[in-house]
Amino acid sequence: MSLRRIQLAVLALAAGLAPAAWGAEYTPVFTPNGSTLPWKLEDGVKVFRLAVDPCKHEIAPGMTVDAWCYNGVTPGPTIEAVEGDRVRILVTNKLPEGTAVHWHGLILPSGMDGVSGLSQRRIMPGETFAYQFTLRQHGTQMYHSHGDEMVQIGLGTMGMFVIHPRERKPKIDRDYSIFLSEWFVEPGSSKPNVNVMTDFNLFTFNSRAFPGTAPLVARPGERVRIRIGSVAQDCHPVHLHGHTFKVVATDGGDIPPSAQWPETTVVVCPGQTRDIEFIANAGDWAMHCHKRHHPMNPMGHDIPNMLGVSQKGVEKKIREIEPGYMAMGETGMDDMMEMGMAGPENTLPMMGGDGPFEMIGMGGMFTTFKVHDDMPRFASQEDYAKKIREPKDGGWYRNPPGTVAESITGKRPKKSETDGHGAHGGMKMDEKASPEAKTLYRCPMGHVKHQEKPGECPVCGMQLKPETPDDLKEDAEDEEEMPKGMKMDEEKKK
Ligand SMILES: [Cu+2]
Repeated sequence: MSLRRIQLAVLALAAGLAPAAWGAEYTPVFTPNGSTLPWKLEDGVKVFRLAVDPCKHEIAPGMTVDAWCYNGVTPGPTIEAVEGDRVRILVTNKLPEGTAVHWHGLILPSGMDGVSGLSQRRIMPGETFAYQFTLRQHGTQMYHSHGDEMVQIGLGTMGMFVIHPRERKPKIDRDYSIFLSEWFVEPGSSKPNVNVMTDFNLFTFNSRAFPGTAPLVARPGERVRIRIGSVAQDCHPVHLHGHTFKVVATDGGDIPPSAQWPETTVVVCPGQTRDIEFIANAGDWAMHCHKRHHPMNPMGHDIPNMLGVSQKGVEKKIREIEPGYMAMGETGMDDMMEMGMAGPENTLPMMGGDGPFEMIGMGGMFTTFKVHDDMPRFASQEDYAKKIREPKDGGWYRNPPGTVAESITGKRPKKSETDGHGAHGGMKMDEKASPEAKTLYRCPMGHVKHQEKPGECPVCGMQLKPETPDDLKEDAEDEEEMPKGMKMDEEKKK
């Protein structure tokens, strides 16, 4: 490497530029809810440090598990480098048993491949091993434990290894990485059961379940790449709403344009990565695994079919006899949000997170892709991770008037009536009607409430009407019925 390139790298580092590969610029990968592994240049080698260690990991607010992590996080920090780089990765074992790290999909000397017994002896507790090799390809690769895989991978020891090409055309504007994982955590416990091989009850994007998943964000017209990897047990068809995309690369390399075809769902199986690319369309879009129990949080395994059975209030009583019991809704699972069936301690409600219109009845492998004109650009992974953590971060899309699906039968029935919070820059959950007796206005359809000025509803265009004491009484009653999770949220905000 030339002195000039080293100087450039040093300058870039000093300037705090994230894509500080020497002689190569790239759009940094953002890992929702995750981190990027820092490196230091030593004698022309990029040196990374990983420690594999037991950790407490939050799946979503309200649920923490005892996981095994790299540098305290699962998935481990995303490693980023550039084709041609020489890298040294120092791995320290802080687990109570031996381990090894496999560099999945990388072309490297077999003695650096990290399979315990075959390519090296295990890294014993307290030891540090050095892996060193030159990156001879670009693409989305992974790293994961290759010692006692059932336990170690089952507890979270994996991460993404992204190798950027030295030059990329067309340039990517936003680049994201998502790791798929499955867990079985008995409701009420914090230890994932690593003996469960197929019947998991918790499915995660970057080891987080909705509503703990951070949104991916972009501006309309930007070129977005999403890299999805898995060392789980099952295949996951990940579906993105509102777009068609192309699978542009696998962990085997780039797919030539002539061999790409449009898709809306990409299946990612164990041991695979898939990169999808597309131009962002304005809106707030769902992205989730399409297996229908995967965007859901833990339910008891022997869940009785309670469709049609009234059970308000019985769940707690049954749990005195059967501790893991979690009820299924009476008129479907949506009931569970409304009845506030939160399950035992350290268990997520089966589904439900704050949305712009009402609760979003999802959990598990579910997140949002938010494409707004004013979406910020981020200087680094840290910047993104600081600003975008919760589903509501980045705000909600302001739907142009007349572009939101609408009831044509009039006022909503009482039971599912919501408080119309959040959307379109309107009311937020924590904004209560002013206690002073000044006239406030609301949409007759319930889209917005407690508006200070009369005018048109930004959603349906109807004239806002003055709020009556009866309206406020109804609001208070609705709040009574608000699910536990939301109330807790409310209290946190205060
Ligand atoms: Cu799935």
